[in-house]
Amino acid sequence: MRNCAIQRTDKPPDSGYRPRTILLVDMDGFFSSIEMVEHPELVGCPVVVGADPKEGAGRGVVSTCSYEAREYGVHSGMPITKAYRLCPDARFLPVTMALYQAVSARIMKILRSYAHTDKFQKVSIDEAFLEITTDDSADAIRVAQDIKKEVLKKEKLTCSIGIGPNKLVAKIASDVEKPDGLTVVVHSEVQEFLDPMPITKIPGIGKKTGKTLGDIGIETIRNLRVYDVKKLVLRFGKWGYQMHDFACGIDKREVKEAPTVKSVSRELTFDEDTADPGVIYGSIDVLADRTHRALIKTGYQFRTVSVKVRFEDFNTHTRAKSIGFPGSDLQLVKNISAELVGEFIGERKIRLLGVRLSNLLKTDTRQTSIYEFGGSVDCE
Ligand code: TTP
Ligand code: MG
Repeated sequence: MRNCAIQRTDKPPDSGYRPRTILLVDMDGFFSSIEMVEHPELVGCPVVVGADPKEGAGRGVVSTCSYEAREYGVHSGMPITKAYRLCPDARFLPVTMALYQAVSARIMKILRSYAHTDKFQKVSIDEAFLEITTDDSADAIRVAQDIKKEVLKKEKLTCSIGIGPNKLVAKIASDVEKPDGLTVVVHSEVQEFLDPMPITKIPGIGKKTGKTLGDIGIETIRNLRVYDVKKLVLRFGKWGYQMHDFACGIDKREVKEAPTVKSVSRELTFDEDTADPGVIYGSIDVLADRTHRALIKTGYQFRTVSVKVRFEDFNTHTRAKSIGFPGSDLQLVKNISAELVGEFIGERKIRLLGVRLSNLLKTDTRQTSIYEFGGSVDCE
């Protein structure tokens, strides 16, 4: 734990800069930790929550796993068969979403009580930003310690907290000392903290943008910060400004309640238009997986799956299918997506594919958008 003093080196008032103290609280190994509370005999064991591994013949992915299982190389999103190969002795448990949602709702209530007025934002099922009024680091640390104590006492769960002068820094700081971490980054230390980090720590820079930037020699946040912003804008448009600001530790986003999520979607454009059924079915499978992953993190369930197809002549079609009850089953998303895309497989080449989950069931009184940049969560 770093207990450093928040030394304010505020910019002049006319610069539009306002110092803030923001906390990002992220639960540790959320689904698996809840399972360990439910089944105390599992404490200290590798626990994997996700699809049934069926002794190595299962389909689907790991939702999350305990830190003991992470030592074997298991992680979220990994095919369950691979997790089984890496750690056959782990306890494999199915996702019991209703339980996790109930725990999440109770934790969010605790967290909200520490925020200044409405300065609270649930980001996903196990993660929230809150802004507090103090500008004294000792106070901020005390608040974070109280939050950790209360959550542990009431739910028997640990969390990691990042404290920073903005959302970007708080979020990155929350990940530094996981699990059960508490990391404070003061305003005057932001650059030193961010500079050595890989650029993929910046929200919105995933593997793909990371590779594009890597190809022009930008590997670290420092590399991005010193890069000519005009060139970034030429390559990425407005997002170029935004990523450069982030690299400089500038993030003016407010902590505020996110609007209700209406749908979650993912799309991909082929490098080369294709009519190859193998490529199309393979891609729709990947998209179904990504869209489902985004859905699970929001804590919603879906009733409708839609597929979007854009042909080489830019003619665009969508097809949708609804199920009679709200669901969160990955295989169902994959099966329906494959069924819907089947109609479009033929002579004509396809340029773009998309999968959308909509008619979402709100199972919690507060809702969330998980991707503020680079994602596609449609809100009311
Ligand atoms: P995370 O906070 O990303 O992961 P975590 O809480 O399990 O572990 P960490 O200690 O690293 O924070 O996600 C919260 C929950 O969301 C996680 O417990 C399970 C679910 N989830 C999925 O179902 N699929 C995914 O790919 C991810 C990343 C999370
Ligand atoms: Mg977490």
